[in-house]
Amino acid sequence: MTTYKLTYFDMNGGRAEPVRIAFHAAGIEFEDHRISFPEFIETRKSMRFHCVPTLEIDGTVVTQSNAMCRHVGKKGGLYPEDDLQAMYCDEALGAIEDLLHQMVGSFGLEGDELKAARDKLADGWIAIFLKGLNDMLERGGGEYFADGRLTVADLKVYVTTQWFISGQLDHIPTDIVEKNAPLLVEHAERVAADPVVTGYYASRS
Ligand SMILES: N[C@@H](CCC(=O)N[C@@H](CS)C(=O)NCC(=O)O)C(=O)O
Repeated sequence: MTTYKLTYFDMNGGRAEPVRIAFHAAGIEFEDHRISFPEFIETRKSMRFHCVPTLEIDGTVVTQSNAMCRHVGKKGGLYPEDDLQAMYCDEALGAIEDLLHQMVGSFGLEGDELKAARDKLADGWIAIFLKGLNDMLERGGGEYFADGRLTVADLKVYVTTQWFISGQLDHIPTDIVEKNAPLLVEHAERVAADPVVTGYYASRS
């Protein structure tokens, strides 16, 4: 039997969360290896791009969360078979990666510097990406990003919108999603209520 070990931070969110949910949807057991930030700092140089998540498949390491989403998503019925729908799914996965890379510049800042960086992001890249994602959702009929059903794109967008809405990010208004991307608010509720997602969280509690 193939063995899977997914290494990421000990949080119910971030880049590994859609992969964890997809593993659950696929009914595949995996080692959910959660590390603390100090452990990450200690071990990151041994990681291919000094980043997490990493996924070991029978001991062979793979990086890049979107590649993991696609691979595990296919096994869990969460990735479109149709080429064009797969492209729509990939577009959303890639857009979230680009947005996360814009966010990273504000990490580690404090005080006025943090506020200035976050204000700029809120009015700039975050607004641009949320509006773009809202357009993409509309293109797909308003409910899902691809295939008219839940895919890994919905999971990755959902995890990210939850992050914005949750108030965890200093200086990012919690109504930022509602203001820029009203369809994404309903989308987050739809995804949160999906049996794939509720089933995953029930399995963890
Ligand atoms: N494109 C990579 C990005 C990975 C990435 O940036 N991971 C973050 C955590 S979510 C990280 O390890 N950051 C450490 C750093 O940049 O110092 C992926 O999608 O897996």
